[in-house]
Amino acid sequence: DFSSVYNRDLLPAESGEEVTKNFLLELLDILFSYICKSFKRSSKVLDFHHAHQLKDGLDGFTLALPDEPENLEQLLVDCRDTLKYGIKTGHPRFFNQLSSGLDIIGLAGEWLTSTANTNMFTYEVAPVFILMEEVLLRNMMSMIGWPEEEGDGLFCPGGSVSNLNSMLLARYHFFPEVKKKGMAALPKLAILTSSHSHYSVQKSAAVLGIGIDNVLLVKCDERGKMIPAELESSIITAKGAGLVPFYVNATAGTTVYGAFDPLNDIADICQRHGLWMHVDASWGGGLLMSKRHSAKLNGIHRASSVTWNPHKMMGVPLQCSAILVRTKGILQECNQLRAAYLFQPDKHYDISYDTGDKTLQCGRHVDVFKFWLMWKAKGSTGFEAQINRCLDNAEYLYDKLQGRADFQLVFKSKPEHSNVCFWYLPDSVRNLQVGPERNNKLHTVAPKIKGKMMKEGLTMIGYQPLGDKVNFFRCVFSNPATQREDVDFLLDEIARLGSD
Ligand code: ABU
Repeated sequence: DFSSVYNRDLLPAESGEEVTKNFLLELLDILFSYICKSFKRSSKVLDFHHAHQLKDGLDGFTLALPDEPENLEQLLVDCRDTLKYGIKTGHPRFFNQLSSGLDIIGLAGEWLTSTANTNMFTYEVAPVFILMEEVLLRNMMSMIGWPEEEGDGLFCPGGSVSNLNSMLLARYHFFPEVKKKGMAALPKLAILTSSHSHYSVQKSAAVLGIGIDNVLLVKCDERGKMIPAELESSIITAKGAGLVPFYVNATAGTTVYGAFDPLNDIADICQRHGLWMHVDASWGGGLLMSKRHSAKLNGIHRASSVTWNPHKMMGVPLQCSAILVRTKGILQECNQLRAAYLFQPDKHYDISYDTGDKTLQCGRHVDVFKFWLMWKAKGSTGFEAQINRCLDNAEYLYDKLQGRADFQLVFKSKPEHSNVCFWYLPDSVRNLQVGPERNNKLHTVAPKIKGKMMKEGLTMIGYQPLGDKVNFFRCVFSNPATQREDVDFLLDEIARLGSD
């Protein structure tokens, strides 16, 4: 019982060792019970409450902060409640996000990382982690196909920031004067990306002062892949209009359809026009680990930069995203400001390991240890098997959907990644002729089902409209705990919640 024990009794308090150990063991019990529940199919994925209910306080759980310290018993109750009202993203029936799963080794890595509580800016405070980052980046770059003497990179806080970094580097590569003189010294820049690409491309253009209007969205085919001829004609039209295109983003694994842009064709066009080619492989990068699926990224070695998020397809706990750039030295040149209190040139060790001046950030979280530890635990072959299993699940779902009259695929071809997009068709929709009335009705189906699904809490899947397609479900597999019985459950649950 910790009801008369307080924070002040924990280390560094004198003779605080025993109480600290007991408190942490008690917390471990809470976490372990949550971990076990996360993997149990009989437990719920979520216990949904509206924001006002959580804010008002539920069963004594209050978000309000006190002036006076609360005892550790209360803190343990708070920890339990925080998990209770959260979402079990490691549950085998959580299909809502590209990142899911609960890897025990990854979790252990995260615990160690928080215990070490250091910063990635200098070798002097993170010697082992800095070297681990180098090893991981080297392995990832070799999977991309860059030669040993080329390439550099960094782990960033998410794919959007990695993509932002790539655009910053590209602009610096062509217009190094921008670092001192700003955008006023540059011509009117344009960038190109497919209409199915991630919204972070537009966000990066906004942040960098290029402007969303100067992000030219290239048409895709029915499957969501960029059409190379459209890319080339957009470049030519942009030049004719006085714009200066400098950066093309190709996507390897689009967010919704899981499509892979034709990287070699795009690389040819970038080469012809002298443009920087970035590959956003945030979602699809993991497939490079799989001999069966890596050909979907053929041509990635020709990219000037690549984003790859191990926290997605490889199941590394959030967050873990890398920006990889082919030209050595450009990260340092573009971002370095030589803050004298951190990056002293006269240190007694090899200061090339003070990687902090390569980044946009100052403080940088250690995102590498959990990934390194997972790679040790699984080996490359373990990651390969895990990724293959997720893609097998997608094919299984695709096959099941084809055999059911109450579901319709959004596009006919087999999934390339683990995304499967589909509509549920209740009788009232199925019996309508294809046209606006059917579309209007169909648009309301997925949100209604999702609302009911979240209230019941047995599974979770996302939906969205896209282009001319009304709201449809997107199922994604990145959780190694998911099995075929969970896929069957999902379809039956959608039909149960959605039938008229
Ligand atoms: N690009 C962030 C991932 C969004 C998703 O999980 O659907």
